Amino acid sequence: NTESNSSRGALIVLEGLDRCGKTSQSGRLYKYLDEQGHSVESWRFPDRNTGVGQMISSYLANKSQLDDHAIHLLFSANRWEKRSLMEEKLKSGTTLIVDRYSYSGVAFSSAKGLDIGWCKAPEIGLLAPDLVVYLDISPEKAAERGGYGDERYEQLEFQKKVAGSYLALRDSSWKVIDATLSIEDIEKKLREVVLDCMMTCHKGKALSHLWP
Ligand code: 2DT
Repeated sequence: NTESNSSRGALIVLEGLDRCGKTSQSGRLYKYLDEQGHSVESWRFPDRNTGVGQMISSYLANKSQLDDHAIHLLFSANRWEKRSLMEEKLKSGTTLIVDRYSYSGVAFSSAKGLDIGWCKAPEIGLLAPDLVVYLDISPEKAAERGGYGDERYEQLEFQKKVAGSYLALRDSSWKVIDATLSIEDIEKKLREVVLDCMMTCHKGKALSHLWP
């Protein structure tokens, strides 16, 4: 390998239903890796700070209506607008912990009934994660966790459909962690799979593209 990417960062994606604990686990993981002296950043999609992200945010808050296909493409565009920065960061050795990615895009839109192949198409060519961690919880258990917020998708019936879509998307490379374990146990399991993945990337695993 002649390129100097032998010490690149890892692209780590956390996925799961609303209220599975993704966001707090990504925060804890970030803090841990940072304290260990790793170069690491915490990202999330949708990134609501961009122009596209503001349109998404208004849609999620039910302040605007959009055709299901149109919002799907906006979510995808929101990843495309961050793609080059993502590649730059990874190549310069920064590990990215990303809260939701293309899998959320496909799972949520196909839960509305959109064709899964159509949903996957605009994601082709985005960077493929080195690790996808799925925090596994049943929609019923998730709903018991202090209730959902007011955003568009935060309803039990819809979350059940999303759970089904995630199940169809999962493959053997995903690491599934039981999201009903204690916060500390989840954190421990997460650290293990993440450190292992970072090591593989450090040793020279090449970056690849969706869909592998
Ligand atoms: P947060 O609650 O995590 O901010 O997510 N979603 C997300 C999609 O429908 N498509 C996507 O591509 C992504 C990344 C999941 C906001 C909601 O947006 C959904 C929940």
